[in-house]
Amino acid sequence: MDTLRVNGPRLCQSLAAMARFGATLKGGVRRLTLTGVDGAARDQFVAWARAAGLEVRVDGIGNIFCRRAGTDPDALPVGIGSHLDSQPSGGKYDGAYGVMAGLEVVRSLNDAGITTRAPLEIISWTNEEGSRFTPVMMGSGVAAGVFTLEHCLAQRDADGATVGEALRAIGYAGDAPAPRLGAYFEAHIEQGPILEAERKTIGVVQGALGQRWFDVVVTGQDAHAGPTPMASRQDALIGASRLVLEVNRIARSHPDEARGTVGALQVVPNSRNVVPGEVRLSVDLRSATDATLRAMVAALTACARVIETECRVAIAMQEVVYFPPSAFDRDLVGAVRAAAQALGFSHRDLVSGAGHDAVYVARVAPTAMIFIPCEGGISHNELESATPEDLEAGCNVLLQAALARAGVAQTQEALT
Ligand code: HGY
Ligand code: MN
Ligand code: MN
Repeated sequence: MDTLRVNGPRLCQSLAAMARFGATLKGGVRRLTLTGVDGAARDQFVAWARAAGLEVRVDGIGNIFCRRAGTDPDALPVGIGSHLDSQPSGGKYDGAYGVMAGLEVVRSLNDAGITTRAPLEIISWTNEEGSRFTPVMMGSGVAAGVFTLEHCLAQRDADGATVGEALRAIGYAGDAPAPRLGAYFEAHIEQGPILEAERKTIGVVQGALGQRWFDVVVTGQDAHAGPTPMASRQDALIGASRLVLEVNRIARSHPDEARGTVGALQVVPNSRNVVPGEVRLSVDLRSATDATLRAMVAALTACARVIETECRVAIAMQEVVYFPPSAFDRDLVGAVRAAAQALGFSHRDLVSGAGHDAVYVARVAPTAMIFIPCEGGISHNELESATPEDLEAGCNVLLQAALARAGVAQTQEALT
């Protein structure tokens, strides 16, 4: 089996075809979770999975499981997957690569007439991005028991639509149970600059940064931009602006790969001649240690109190996402490293700055990830790009690592 290889051109064709769902003029994708575009992409994935002989099931949060039988029906399946939803101005590889690579693994095993001992499950998780609906990594979080199905189905987007309504609208309100997994692999672009800068083909992912997300509302008072003296204003945007700068300062002041981002901000009433009375903003804090996450939250909270006094505003911070730094399974990480070495690919260990479905799956099954470089380390950006050679290399590592775990039971030759 060591000589088995995936069909790189076919993988790239599938990625190009999937990128047409929500394609943007700049070459990226806008495929927000549970929109019609996401539904069409899901339908395409399901059609390909069925064409590859897989048994497709959908669970209550819309996760799609595509099973390839093994010779041992009692063996826990080896999962391979990622997500098909994207950021509003996302790239064509974030998530889609891991799902298409899983499909390519199956297609390659089919071509070679190989049956694994353990079944395989090719998985597309719902709402990994957390952009339209929070929490992030929602589908894998429900499957891993981190969130209740009821809580997630009730989450609303900015227009007030619930997850449950959106699932029904695209026909993915399923009822199948999520299968228990014996192992899980996820192939993904690094979404950062390390592999490209060091000219390494494969990232052997040790784990992922912890994250704490907040929804923040700064409340002041709407007032006329003309007659209202500067000294008497309760300008919510001034308060929010100071908070944005503080998020950046705090993250820069910490080691442990600390990150601090304000990515979303809404000004109310957002009129040029009204002093803003309300600003809503997002805060995304990350670190390799829980202690640093706690310290950053404490520093931000203390700063908010000072801003409230000095700007005469109120600041409410609601935590909407928390997960600690995570480590993947040593044996499975070892299988990824061994596959990269056996295939002769340059590789290095690294920690993921991004969250992934693998982070939650790791709570219920041995889990590992395989990274490949992306151009300029750019992601969550329509310019996101990866080379066909790296896409194929990562998929070959995925194939070999998954086979090492699932075991090869039968080959075409053995049957003839
Ligand atoms: O935010 C993240 O790390 C991931 O892209 N959802
Ligand atoms: Mn992703
Ligand atoms: Mn992403």
